[in-house]
Amino acid sequence: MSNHRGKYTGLLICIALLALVILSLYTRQLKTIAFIKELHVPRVSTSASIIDLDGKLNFRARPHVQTQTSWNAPIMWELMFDDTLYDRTHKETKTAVALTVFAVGRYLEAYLEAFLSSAEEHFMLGLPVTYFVFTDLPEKMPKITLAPQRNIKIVKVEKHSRWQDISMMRMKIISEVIDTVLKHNFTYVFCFDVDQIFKGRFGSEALGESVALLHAHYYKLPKDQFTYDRNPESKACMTEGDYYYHAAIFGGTCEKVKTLADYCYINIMEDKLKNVEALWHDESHLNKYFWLNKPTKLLSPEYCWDNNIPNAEDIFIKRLEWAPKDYKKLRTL
Ligand code: 5GW
Ligand code: MN
Repeated sequence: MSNHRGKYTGLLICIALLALVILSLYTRQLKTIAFIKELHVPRVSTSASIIDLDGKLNFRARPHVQTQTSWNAPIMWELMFDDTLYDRTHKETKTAVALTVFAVGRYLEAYLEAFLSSAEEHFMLGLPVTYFVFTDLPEKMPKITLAPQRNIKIVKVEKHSRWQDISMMRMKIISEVIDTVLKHNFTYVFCFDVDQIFKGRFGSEALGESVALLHAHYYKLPKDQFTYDRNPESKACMTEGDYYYHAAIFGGTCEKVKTLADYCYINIMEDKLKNVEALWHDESHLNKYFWLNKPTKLLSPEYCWDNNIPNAEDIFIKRLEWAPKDYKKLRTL
C-alpha cells in the first residue's frame, strides 16, 4: 500500500517538474520574443528549395582521410568539391544565409571585430548573408563595412552571471530567433562561436540540411577517447557515438537547426532541475543530438582548425582558425 503511494508521489513530482520546465520556457520565451519581433529584417526573396550537389563530390580526392560517413553523409575536405558549381547553383536559386554569433561581456571587444571583418572576406561570398549578433553591449558594436547584399542585425540579450549559462542560453535564443524571424527570410542558418577568425574560403559547399563539424582535437582519435558525457544522470549521457562534434559551428535549414536547438535547450533544462551539468555543456547535448539525428553533411577540421595542434598534414587549407584565448581575462567578471 505505502509502496503504491510512493509511486504516485514520484509520478506527481515528475509531472510537477515537467510543468515547471514548460512554464519557465514559455514565460522566458515571451520576453525575448517581444524584443526580437521589433527586429526589422528586409525580406530578401529566398528560395525554400534545398540544393543537393553532394552527389557530384569526388570522394576519392583525399585518400588519407575519411570522406563519407557510414550513413553516406559527405565529410567536406579540400579538393573534393567544385566551388564554382556550388556558388553558381546557390546564386541561381537565391539561397540566403543567416549567421548567428554571440558576443556577451568581454567577448565583444576581444573577438567580434576580427570575426565579422574576416567573415566579410571569406564567408559565403556572393550570397546574401545577414549576421545576427547577440550582445549585452549593443552600444559597443564595432563598425564593419559590409559588401552589398550583406546585413547586420543586433539583438540585445541579458548577461548571465555564470559563464556556463551564457553558452547554454544560446540554444534557447537561437530557437526563438529562427521561429520569429529567420524561417521567413533565410534558407539556411549557421551558428558560430565568436572566438575564431576566417582565413580561407568558407563557402556554399558547407550548406546542407543538417551540418556538424568534426572537432579538430578528436577527428583522428579512437572513439574511446571522445569526451562525451558519461554520467547516466545527465540527458547528454551517451555510451557510444559516431564522431566527436565541435559546438563552435553547426548549421542547416532553419527547421533542422531549430529542432537541434530545442532539443539541446530542453535537455539542459531537465539536467538543471536535477542539478546536473553535462561535461562539456551545450556541446555534450549537441553530440547526443547528432548521434540520434545523423547530420546530412560533416565539415572537416579544415573548417575550424586549432593552430596549437602540431600535426596539420591533413589540413590543406585553414578556412577558420581558433583565436588565441586568455581565459583569466575573459572569464573573470
Ligand atoms: C565566457 C566565459 C566562459 C565561457 C563562455 C563565455 C562567454 C561565451 C562569454 O562571456 N561571452 C560570450 O559571448 N560567449 C559566447 O559563447 C561566444 O560566442 C563564445 O565563442 C561562445 C562559446 O564560449 P567559448 O568560446 O568560451 O567556449 P569554448 O568551448 O570555445 O572554450
Ligand atoms: Mn569558442
